[in-house]
Amino acid sequence: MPHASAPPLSLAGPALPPSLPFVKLPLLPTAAALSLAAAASHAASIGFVGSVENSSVNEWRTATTPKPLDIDGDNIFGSFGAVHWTVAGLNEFPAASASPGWHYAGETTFGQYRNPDYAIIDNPVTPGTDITAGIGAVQFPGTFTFEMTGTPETYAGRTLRIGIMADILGPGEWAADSGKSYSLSQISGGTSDSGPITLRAGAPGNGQPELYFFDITGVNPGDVFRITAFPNLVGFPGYIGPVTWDLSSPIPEPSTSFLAAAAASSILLRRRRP
Ligand SMILES: [Ca+2]
Ligand SMILES: [Ca+2]
Repeated sequence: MPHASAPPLSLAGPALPPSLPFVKLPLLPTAAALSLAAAASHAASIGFVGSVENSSVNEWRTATTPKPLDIDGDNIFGSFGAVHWTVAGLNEFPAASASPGWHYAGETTFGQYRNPDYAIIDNPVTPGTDITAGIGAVQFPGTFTFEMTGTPETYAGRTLRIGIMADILGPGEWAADSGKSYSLSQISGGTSDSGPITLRAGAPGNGQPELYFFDITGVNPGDVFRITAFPNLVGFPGYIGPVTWDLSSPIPEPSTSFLAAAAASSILLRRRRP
């Protein structure tokens, strides 16, 4: 792998054999047709929320570690779904499934890796234990494409928050892991795009992983989104660490709020009368 001055990158070196139990089914035409029809009524909108860089990232599955950016409030990142490359896909379903979660629709990558000197994080499969973080979407750029599954009721009035982990490589690669950025874009059912979000203001890695959060509103089941991990200018590929999905509580329907307010005001009016 070409690079400027750093020692050989372990991204191209020995790696554990990929063992991710992803169900790689082709997208069903019906799913795309349904999502296009739904997009006519309301398209999804993507925005960057912010990032966190502290031990709550390593302890992403530990509920006793506070996580202000966890949109569902259970202090676990990835309550609605999670990827731990080479380890597990949580709440992963076939394309067009009615089960609430996500579907692996594709990846542009040299492979999925989890090397022994990578950052230590919670193991989502066996809570309370640790494991090295894994990486996917390793390319120039790398991409990870996924479809949201479930029913319209799954997403109605809710915000979907996606977290992408960065800075999980070994010490020998921190210096080269600079000038990176991520983007999140919709590729089926809409065209919203966050644009590139710079990681660590362009600084090298330091071994403390970060999570970068993006919100999507107006999600329809069958919508397909893509994370892009851009490479840097010194020949180091893009990559992504674990990915998390969390879903907010539903916002009350306007009609329900109006009726509740109307009922409350009518009670007040009655009380004011003698
Ligand atoms: Ca959560
Ligand atoms: Ca860091």
